[in-house]
Amino acid sequence: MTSTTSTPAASAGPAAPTPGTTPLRPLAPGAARITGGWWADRQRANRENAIPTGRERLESAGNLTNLRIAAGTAPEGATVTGPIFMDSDVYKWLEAAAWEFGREPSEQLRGWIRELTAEVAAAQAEDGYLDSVVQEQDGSLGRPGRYSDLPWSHEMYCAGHLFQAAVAVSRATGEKGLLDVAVRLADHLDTTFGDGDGQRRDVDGHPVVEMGLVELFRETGERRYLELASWMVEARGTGIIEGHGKEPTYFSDRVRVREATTVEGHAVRAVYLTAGAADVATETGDTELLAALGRQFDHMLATKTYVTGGLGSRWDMEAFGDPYELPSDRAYAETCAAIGGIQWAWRMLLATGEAKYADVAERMLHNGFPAGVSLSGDEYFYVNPLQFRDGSHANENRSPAHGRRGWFDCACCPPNIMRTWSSLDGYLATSGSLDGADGVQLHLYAPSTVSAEVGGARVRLEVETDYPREGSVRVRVAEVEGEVGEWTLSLRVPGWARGASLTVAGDRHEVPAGAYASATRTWAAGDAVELDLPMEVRLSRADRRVDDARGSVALERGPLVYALEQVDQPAGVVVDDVVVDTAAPVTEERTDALGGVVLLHLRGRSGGHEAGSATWLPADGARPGAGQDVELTAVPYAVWANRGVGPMRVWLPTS
Ligand code: FUB
Ligand code: ZN
Repeated sequence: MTSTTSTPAASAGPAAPTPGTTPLRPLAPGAARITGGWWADRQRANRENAIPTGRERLESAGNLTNLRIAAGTAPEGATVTGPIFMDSDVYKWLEAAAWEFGREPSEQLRGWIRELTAEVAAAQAEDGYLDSVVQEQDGSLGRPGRYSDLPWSHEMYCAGHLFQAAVAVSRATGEKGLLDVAVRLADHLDTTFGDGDGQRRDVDGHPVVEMGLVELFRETGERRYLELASWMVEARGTGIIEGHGKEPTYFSDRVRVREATTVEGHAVRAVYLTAGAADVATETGDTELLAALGRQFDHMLATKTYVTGGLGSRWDMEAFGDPYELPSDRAYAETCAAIGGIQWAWRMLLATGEAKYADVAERMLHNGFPAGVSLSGDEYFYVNPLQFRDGSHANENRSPAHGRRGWFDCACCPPNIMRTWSSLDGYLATSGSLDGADGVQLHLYAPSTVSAEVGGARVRLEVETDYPREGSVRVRVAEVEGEVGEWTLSLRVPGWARGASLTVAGDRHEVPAGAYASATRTWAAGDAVELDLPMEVRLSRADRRVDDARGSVALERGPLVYALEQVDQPAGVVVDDVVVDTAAPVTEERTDALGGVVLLHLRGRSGGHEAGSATWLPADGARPGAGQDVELTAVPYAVWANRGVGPMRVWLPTS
C-alpha cells in the first residue's frame, strides 16, 4: 500500500519530545555516507589537505608545545604561546581526524589520533584538571591560575571541545584513551561546580561545555554530566558572570535561556549555548525550554540571519547586531558562528522534526559555512562579508582583504571547519518517528548511501543526484534485511522549492515546499522514489528594514546563494557600481571551473555615473548616468575568493 503525506511547514510550536528521546534519531556513525558530488569533493580536500596541514600547524603554532610544557616533557626554555584557548584547536582537530577515520579508516589517522591522545593525557593534572595554558600560568599572563578568570579563561570551553573529541574518537575508532581523559576532567568539573556544599557557583564565559557534557552523558550513560550541563544552562542569564568588564549581553548572561526571546551578544557564544540548551531540553524532555529555543531561533532567522546563513553581523565584539542590522560590507559572520548555527538547527530538527530547521542548516552548509574555506580545503576566511569593496585593505589579521589564510593567531575557525566536513554525513538522514510515522527521513541531498534500522529491520537506501547542481533526487531501496511491514520514507522539500514533485511507483504528484513529503508502503529492494526540485533561478529581496540591501535582489538557485565577483565581469565593469535588470532573463552555464558550478549570466548596467565632488548628489538634479548595458556573471557565494580576493557582492541593486 502506498500513501503520501506531508508535514506542515509551520506549526504552533516545537513538538514535545518524549523524555530522554527525540522524535528523530541520528543514525549510527558511518551509517550514512556521502559517496560523490560536490560535498564529497570538499570532504576529500579536507581529508587530504586540511587535516594533514592542520596537524603540522598544531606543532608550528605551539599548541602541542603548550601541552608538553604542562606534561613536563617540553625542551628546557620552551614557553607557552598563543591565545588562552589553544588546547581547543587540538581537540577540534582530534574530533575531525576521528570522524574522518570513521568515514574511512587509515593507519596514518589512527597514528595521529594516538599520538595526540598521549600528548593530551600526559598534560592532565592528577586531579583531572586540564588546561595547558592555565596550568603554566605564573602571573605572566595576568592570571594567577585555575578558574581565577572564568569569564575569559576558556577552561570549560576547552573542556567542552575535549569532550566532543573524546566521544568522536570513542565512537569512530573504539579506542577509549581520550574518553578516559575526558571523564576525569568531567568528574573534576562536576565536583567543583554547582550549588552543593563547597562547590562554586560559576560558569565559563564561553559556552560549548554544555554540548560536550551532554555528548559525554550519551556516550558513558553517566547522568551527572547531563545534570551539570542542565545546571549550567539554568545558571546562565542570572548575571552569574561577574567582573569581566563587559555588559552581560556579551556572554548571553542578561536573561535566562528559557526566558530569552532572541539571541544576542557574542555570536559563537550565543549559538553554542542554545545548541547545548537544545541538547539538555531534548534529553530531559523539557518542552518549555525547547519552546523558548524555538522562539529564539525564529527571531534569529527573521531578524539576524544573513541570506547566506551567516550569523553575527558586528565586528565589534564578534556579536549579533540589533534586529535587521545586517550590513553586507562590514558583515562579520564568523565561520564558527555558521557552524554553531548548523549545530543548533540540527538539534532543533531532531527534537521537533520541523523542516524549517533543516532548511536553515542547508542554507548555512551550502553558503555561509563553505565560504569560510577554499576549494583546496586548507585556506580560510574567519570573517565572511557579503560585499567586498574595490580599494579595500586589510586592517587586521582577520580581514578578508588578506585573502584566504592558512591559519590565524586565533585559529578557532580552521579546525572547526575540518570537524564539520568530516561529520557532515551524519546530517543527511535520521530514523524515528515523523508525525507519528516510523521510518527514515532524508534531510540533505548528496549522492550517498543510508543505512538505518526500521522496526527491527535494516534498510539500505541509495541516493543518486547531482544536487545542488541539479534538482532531481532519486532514492532507491537497495536492501531490506529482516521482517518489517509498512514504513515511511520522508524527503525534505526545501522551503524555496515551490512546485516540487514526488514520484512513487510511477505516480507523480506535487508536494508542498517547506515540509517533508512522505510515502508509506511495504518497501522492497528495488523500489524507488524520485523527488524533483525546481532549480529555476530565484530573485530574493531583503526585508526593507535591512537598509543595506534595500532596493536590491539576491540571486538564488536551489540551495545556493550567488555573488558577482569582479574577476568574471567584462572589462570596465566595476562590481561596486553595477545595477541589474531584473526583467531580463537569467541564463545558466554549467562549467568545470571552481569545482564544477553552474554560472549565472544576467543583464545589468555599469558605469556612466557623473564624477562628483562628494558621495552624494542633489536628489532632483544630476543623476548617475544610465551606463552601458553589460552581461554580468555570478558564481555561488560559497566559491568566491578562490581566484584571489577582489570586489564581490551578494545583494545586487536594481536601480
Ligand atoms: O573565544 C574563542 C573563539 O575565538 C570564539 O568562539 C571566536 O569567536 C573567537 O573569538
Ligand atoms: Zn572561529
